[in-house]
Amino acid sequence: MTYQNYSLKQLQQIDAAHHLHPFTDHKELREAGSRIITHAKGPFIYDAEGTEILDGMAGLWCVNVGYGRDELAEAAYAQMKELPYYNSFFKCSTPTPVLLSKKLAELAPTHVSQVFYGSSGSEANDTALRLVRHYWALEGKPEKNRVISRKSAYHGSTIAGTSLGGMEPMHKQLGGAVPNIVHVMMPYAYELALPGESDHDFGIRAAKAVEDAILEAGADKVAAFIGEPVMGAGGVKIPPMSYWPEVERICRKYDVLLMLDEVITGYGRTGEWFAAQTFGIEPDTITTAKALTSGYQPLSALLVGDRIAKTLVEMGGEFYHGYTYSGHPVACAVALKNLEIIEKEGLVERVKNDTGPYFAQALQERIAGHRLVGEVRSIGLMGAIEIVKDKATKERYLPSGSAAVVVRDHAVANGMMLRATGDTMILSPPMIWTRDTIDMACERIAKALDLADADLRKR
Ligand code: PXG
Repeated sequence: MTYQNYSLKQLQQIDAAHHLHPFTDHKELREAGSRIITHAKGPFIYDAEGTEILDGMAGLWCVNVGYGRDELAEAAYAQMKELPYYNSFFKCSTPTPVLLSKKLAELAPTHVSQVFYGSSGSEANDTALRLVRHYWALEGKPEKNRVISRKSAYHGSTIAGTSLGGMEPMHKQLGGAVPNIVHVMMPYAYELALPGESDHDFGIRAAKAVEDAILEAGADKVAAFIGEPVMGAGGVKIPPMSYWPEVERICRKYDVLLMLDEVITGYGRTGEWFAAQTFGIEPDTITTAKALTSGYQPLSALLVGDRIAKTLVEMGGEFYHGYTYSGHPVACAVALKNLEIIEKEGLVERVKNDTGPYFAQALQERIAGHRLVGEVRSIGLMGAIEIVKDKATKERYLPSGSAAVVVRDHAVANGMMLRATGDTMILSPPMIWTRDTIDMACERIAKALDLADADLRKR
């Protein structure tokens, strides 16, 4: 059965009849009909009408080596023929997760050398939460089980992921979160810095919120702090450079584990293999997924620091946790090939030394001056554009988030896929983008801003 036997309209009708989408108002979607993406090549995606769109989101923060990589398809095909599946339970293993674990131990910061696999970032965070609590129980401190997170954090959409995350609308639908998780302020200077407060001082103040939460609960009750190095889904919120080292210092002072959620930042997005290296910190767990396979297969890897691993292995006893697809042979084969491509093509170095700085400069020079733009910011190939009504006062258009959607719709109509979250436009392009691709993106975004401005003035 091939989709080519169906017209666009038929596909949309079937989609509306049977398919419940993630994070979607289905009443609204079924009235409009979904955009059906049928194929993709390099940095471009194509919809069922053949429209070419430059993908500024790398799928959903994941297709870092770009689309149409034959080597990845071939790696999956070869592995499927040889061994499509076998489990990693009951004292068994298969070759590809073994070799991928070795590779990840080489790439990860030096104090990290163990890996636990799942199929999604949410699953990996569930593993991380259970693992840190299990760690403290093994250490004879089962009551040291609280986790501190941040408002607007995104850590996935399972019950554990949602509970760890700080998205209020998601919490409201949860009907009871995982207990003992608290949320402190996020390090978002554009909205939260005080008048005259330096970036450095704001970073220290935001970190102090973590210390306050530890002191409020009592350090003997706090297992860990979890955070995305750069908040992604929450709007590419880049902390001041002072923030993470101070959070790390506080965690060490009170013997609280540091959990870093690198589902978006892992494997090169910030210009280092891991953002832990960008910010110079040594987390006890690193959650990764997405770019591990460039989205060609669902796979997550929780990288576990030596402190936790040592206790787990030396104390022994079963850790009652795992998934059918933990260490899936095909997904791991694709990950190995994907990491090989990233290394062979020097994509991490390219983001650090060439495209990352060029992207930052292009956003500053060509987008930041626009009347609708309050701020642009980026780190590596991860960027944000704040949409405002008034640059000076930072006043937003009402209702909240509505102006960004106008910009987004014009962008997509002009061949540029980017995301709107709240009043922020988000960019997370594949690491294969060149300076030319960045130029093309800026041109299309600038045009979308002009068209949106014309619409918004009529309001
Ligand atoms: N942690 C972080 C930091 C993420 O960004 C997850 C965990 C969960 O991963 P899975 O594979 O379970 O989805 C994510 C996922 C968005 C958006 O709108 C972002 C994500 C997922 C869906 C939408 O930006 N990030």
